[in-house]
Amino acid sequence: MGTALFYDEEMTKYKLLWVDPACKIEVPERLTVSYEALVKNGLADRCISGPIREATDADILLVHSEEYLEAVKKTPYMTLEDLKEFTLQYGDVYFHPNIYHCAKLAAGAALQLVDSVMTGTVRNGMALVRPPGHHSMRSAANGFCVFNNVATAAQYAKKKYSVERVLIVDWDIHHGQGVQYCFQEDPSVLYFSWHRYEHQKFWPNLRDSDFDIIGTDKGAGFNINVPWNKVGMNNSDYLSIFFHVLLPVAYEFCPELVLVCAGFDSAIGDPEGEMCATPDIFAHLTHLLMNLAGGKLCAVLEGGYNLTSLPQSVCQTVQTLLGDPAPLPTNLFGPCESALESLHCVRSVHRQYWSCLKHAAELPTSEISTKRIKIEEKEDEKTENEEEKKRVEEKVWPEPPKRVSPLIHTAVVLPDDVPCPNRCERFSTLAIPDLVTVNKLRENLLEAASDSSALSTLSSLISLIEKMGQNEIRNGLALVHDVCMVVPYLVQHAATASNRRVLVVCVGDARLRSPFKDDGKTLLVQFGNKELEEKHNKYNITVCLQKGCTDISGFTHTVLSLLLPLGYEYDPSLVLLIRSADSGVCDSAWQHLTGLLQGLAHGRTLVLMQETEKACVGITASSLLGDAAPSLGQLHAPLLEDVETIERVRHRLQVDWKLLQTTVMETGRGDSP
Ligand code: X5A
Ligand code: ZN
Repeated sequence: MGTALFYDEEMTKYKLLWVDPACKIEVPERLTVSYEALVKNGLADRCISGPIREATDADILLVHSEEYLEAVKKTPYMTLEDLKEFTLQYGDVYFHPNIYHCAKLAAGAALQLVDSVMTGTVRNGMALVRPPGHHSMRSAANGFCVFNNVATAAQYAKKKYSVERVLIVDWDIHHGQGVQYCFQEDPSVLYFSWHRYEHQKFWPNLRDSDFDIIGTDKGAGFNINVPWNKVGMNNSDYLSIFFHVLLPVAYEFCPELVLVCAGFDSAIGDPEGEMCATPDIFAHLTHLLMNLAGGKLCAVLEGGYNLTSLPQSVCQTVQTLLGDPAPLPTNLFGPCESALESLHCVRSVHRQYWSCLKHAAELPTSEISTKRIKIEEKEDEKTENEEEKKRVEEKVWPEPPKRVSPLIHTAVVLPDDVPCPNRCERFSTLAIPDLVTVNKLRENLLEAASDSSALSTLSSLISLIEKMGQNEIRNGLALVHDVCMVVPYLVQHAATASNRRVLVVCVGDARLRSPFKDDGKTLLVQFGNKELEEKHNKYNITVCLQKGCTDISGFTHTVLSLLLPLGYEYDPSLVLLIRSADSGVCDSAWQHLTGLLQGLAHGRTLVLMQETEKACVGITASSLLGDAAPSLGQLHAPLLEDVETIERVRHRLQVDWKLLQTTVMETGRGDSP
């Protein structure tokens, strides 16, 4: 269904006209380098774009006051002196005779993106804009922002398309206080922001940015602030927050539209953020959000000031929106202590509002607020900062690897009487496996091997896995006579072949035969009902839910806060997703699982389903092809027993798997970044 890209060179045509150290980083090149990178990587061409329009007065008044709009309207006619003077009433922003025009285009681009996504012209998209928006308030410019592009887009979507729930994810490294103020009483807009905070020492130095500011009145619980109290946060820290706060809450909220305040000053090398997350993390952040709201995701550029990391991050985001396989997640060692402290605080203050967090630990006893420090800027501290910024900007990191899509997206191995789903390719190998393999098959599968069709299915699957490893085929789907028999064999084969690590996810009570060794070459995670024996060895994990996989809420919660962290930390080179007979999982939950798992292993997922499951070949293929999963509906509270089970398993495993941690404990990484 396509990805939109809204951009207009006109938005590069304003700049800082006087000396202001606070604003000198906000340069036109931010946009030109980003767009050029999209062109150079062949991504711009793959997007759907068109001319962009200016936001109208009525659009701008959805968020801003008439007085403010009228004031900004005068800026194109001001002299340099007037502009300077006008600028002085706001914080960390500058005006230029052309900025009003650009600000209308920036907001207009965001609105057009919403139109394209809401009308179904495209599935998702990005608006590359300047000036950014998330700091601007009802009657004030702030932080390089003139009009609040994303807040306006959210109001517009509510009004024009009667959207009832909008999720705004603000991954920019600054707090979008403008967005927070706009929606703090509004339960129809869930605003999530993480931001450099350092106990209020970092700009904009607001008490309002702390974790305990959760929204007011009806909006209580719909404002989620994650303060970073140290610099140097990395990929693990970001993903931890997604797995243990944002995703569970977002799935429970069930947005009809997702807007992203896509600032990339949260990436490595940025002089403002001073964080260490690499540009490829944005592929994962994007991917993890892409199945919400039926895939309706609009990313709007905010900050990003390192002219090397910014375009890389933009490309990672757009390429993911286009559906290309994500790069392998890198540098995951578990969150640092300071991140865990923030995570703990955020989860505990939101416990009462979100049932997925009901069992989060209470507020840490060490009174966090005592750590809040008065903001007093000493001169020598400032110079130290300047030097630190330079060091950060001179940082080097490897360029994210090229992401190539295999020629064949989805191959299927199906009995002749099952039609090949649309856009898939039927796969079989005529090549008879070599004698050694045949003998091995026979040894391992005594009974089944007498059946020649089972043998040919198996050799097809082996060859399919090989082709996935060679990047000729991205993913696959097979119906097999007996998953319990096939899986161990394939696992054994895959783990000895080019695949270093295989993640096996089994949905349903299939009693998989050994061999599953504890050597780390496979990680088995099985979701079953309470009859199944619970196991939590490091590499062999069984989660027994009360109603098996039939309870969407418990199932989804397990996927988001247990399976995904495990999968990401394990970093497999192949994912085998098994669906046994009578797994009980509903179609939409299954599709979310299938979609989410494709963030791993370059999207190399092989789905094996018991042949009785042939009714869901179509939906599974659709998810493997990257179609957005249908919405799960607003989730009810997971069963108490299930939440307890999940917590128990998480506790047991968090020593081995650091991405499962949600509170500070002895086994934490320990070092502060
Ligand atoms: C959009 C954005 C940052 C302003 C920083 C001012 N603004 N010190 O990233
Ligand atoms: Zn920013």
